[in-house]
Amino acid sequence: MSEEIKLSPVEHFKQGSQHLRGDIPAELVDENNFFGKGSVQLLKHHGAYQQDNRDARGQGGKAYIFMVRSKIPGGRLTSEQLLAQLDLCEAIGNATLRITSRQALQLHGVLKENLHQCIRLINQSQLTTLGACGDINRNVMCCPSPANSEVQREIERLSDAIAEHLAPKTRAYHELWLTDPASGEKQLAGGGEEEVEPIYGKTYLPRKFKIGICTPEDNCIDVYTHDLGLIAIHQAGRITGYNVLVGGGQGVTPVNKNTFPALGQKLAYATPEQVLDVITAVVQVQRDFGNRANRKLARLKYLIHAWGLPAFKAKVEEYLGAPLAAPTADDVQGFNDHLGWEEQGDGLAAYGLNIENGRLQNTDALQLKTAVRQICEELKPGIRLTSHQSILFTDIAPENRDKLEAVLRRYGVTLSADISAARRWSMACVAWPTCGLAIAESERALPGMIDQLEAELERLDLSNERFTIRMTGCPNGCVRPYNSDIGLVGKAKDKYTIYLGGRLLGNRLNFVYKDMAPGGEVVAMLAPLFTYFKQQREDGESFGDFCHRKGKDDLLAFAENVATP
Ligand code: SRM
Ligand code: SF4
Repeated sequence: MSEEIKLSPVEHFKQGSQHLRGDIPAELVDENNFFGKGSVQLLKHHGAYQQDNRDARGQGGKAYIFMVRSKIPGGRLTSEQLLAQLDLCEAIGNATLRITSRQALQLHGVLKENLHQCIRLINQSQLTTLGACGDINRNVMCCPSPANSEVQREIERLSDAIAEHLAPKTRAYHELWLTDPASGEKQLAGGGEEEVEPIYGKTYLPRKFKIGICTPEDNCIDVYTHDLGLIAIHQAGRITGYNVLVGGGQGVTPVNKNTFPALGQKLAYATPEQVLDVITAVVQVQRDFGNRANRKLARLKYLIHAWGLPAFKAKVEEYLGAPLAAPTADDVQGFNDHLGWEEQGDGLAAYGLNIENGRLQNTDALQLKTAVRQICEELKPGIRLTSHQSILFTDIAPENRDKLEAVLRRYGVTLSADISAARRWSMACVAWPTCGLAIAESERALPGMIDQLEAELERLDLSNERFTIRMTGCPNGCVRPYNSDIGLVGKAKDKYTIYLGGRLLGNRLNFVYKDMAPGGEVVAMLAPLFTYFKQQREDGESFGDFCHRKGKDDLLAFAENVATP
């Protein structure tokens, strides 16, 4: 008999929900502008988060709004689909569209009365929000390279296959969002007992689960940060197999000392024929043994930490019904952000445009949203979203290259070639005003810090240095700050923990350099380290590698000396 455990409240909500229905049907049509506790948890599996406008707090009651996330494997979509989301953000959102750090799209500021229409229209454009959030497999990331190669096509096909294979099979999504309540269609059917989730079962996974695929040459999807990462090994233009990494994850809860960021560990080598079964076995082991009592310790990385990799591997083999082959020595060697012009190899080209912190919006100075809209309407390119919250326009004919650049210039958009390396390689999470977990500013704070940093780097003649700066408004790690060259993690209001020593390649965690750094002093604290870097870097050494080599104490001592000469 299994040991009695006290399940977390979310487990009870899932258990009693009849496959993700719960009270959503009734609450969707009630007069409130918000959902109750249980529905809030279940709604995530449908791709919707209940939030409130934190800028408006204290003005009498909470201003409830919803974030709606579309799940887009590998970030691949069409111009028409992007235009549909831009239309939606203007009609029923907050007039901005957010590209996420997992190659997906988010609408913010949707009112409850518009939620049904919103999800329905997203589905009409052949995208889905099902499983974009919640305790299931999230958006499958895949290198968005526009290269017209068989290897690229194969990893794209695999990302689609995984997304399809691990999508929830409940009919609740269709019943709730894809029928028209006004037409009298049977909307709120309720889950019959015969409905089954073949992979997840009734209570889905203990926690979110993330998968990403890369090639050794290009780790732009940060393969070491996923619950399950795949490095596609190829020879002579064909994929021969995958190195399977498990147990990566970034989220930390500082008050819980048992939580930590972790890099994925190499579990096995899987052939293309085997790989979906291996993924299924890993997911099922996490389903059956992941922690369902404490959500802070429920990610796969904690199960692997508790058991050790050999015991975990043995259990996966048991579920798979076959031994796993040892991983090969193949590993990641490069990282391409895909910005600027890139030849596809078929006579066409792709243009990667940096979208600062993924926010597609118009301001007085910059009509970014209008420029993207116009490119989609006039040139109808393919669209790929990158894991750095940016966008690629693909399949551009040679005669349209100038046109594309002209549209960008017309609306004040800086071309990728003219953006500083510091800004180009930076990311910030959403944080204020929509994220309920934010404790410090992020998306609204980083651009100003980069302005200051650009000036420092220019003074030191280091403007072309490539290093990642990733900022989050809390320790949850939504833009993967714990393996970046510089991580800035919100710890309290306007206070950040500064992490140093990660690297572009993503296969090394960084260390805490300073805690509780006031936002206004972060760049001043980093400036002496760039001076030191300039003086003592080794040939070709990156900023992250330099910080890693010197270590915290040495860096602090140098900075201290500069401050008190
Ligand atoms: Fe995240 C929760 C935004 C990628 C780790 N994340 C949240 C929520 C939903 C806040 C909430 O639970 O109430 C944020 C919504 C903010 C808003 O207003 O939109 C949020 N996460 C994001 C996005 C939009 C950040 C961005 O600026 O791009 C990313 C959406 C990705 C997507 O399309 O699916 C996003 N989140 C990530 C990543 C990076 C990744 O997946 O590559 C991580 C770290 C990797 C990982 O999972 O370990 C991440 N988000 C978290 C966590 C911590 C999980 C943990 O294991 O501790 C939370 C909090 C939670 O789950 O309890 C969280
Ligand atoms: Fe919100 Fe924290 Fe994620 Fe930023 S890192 S989006 S503040 S949960």
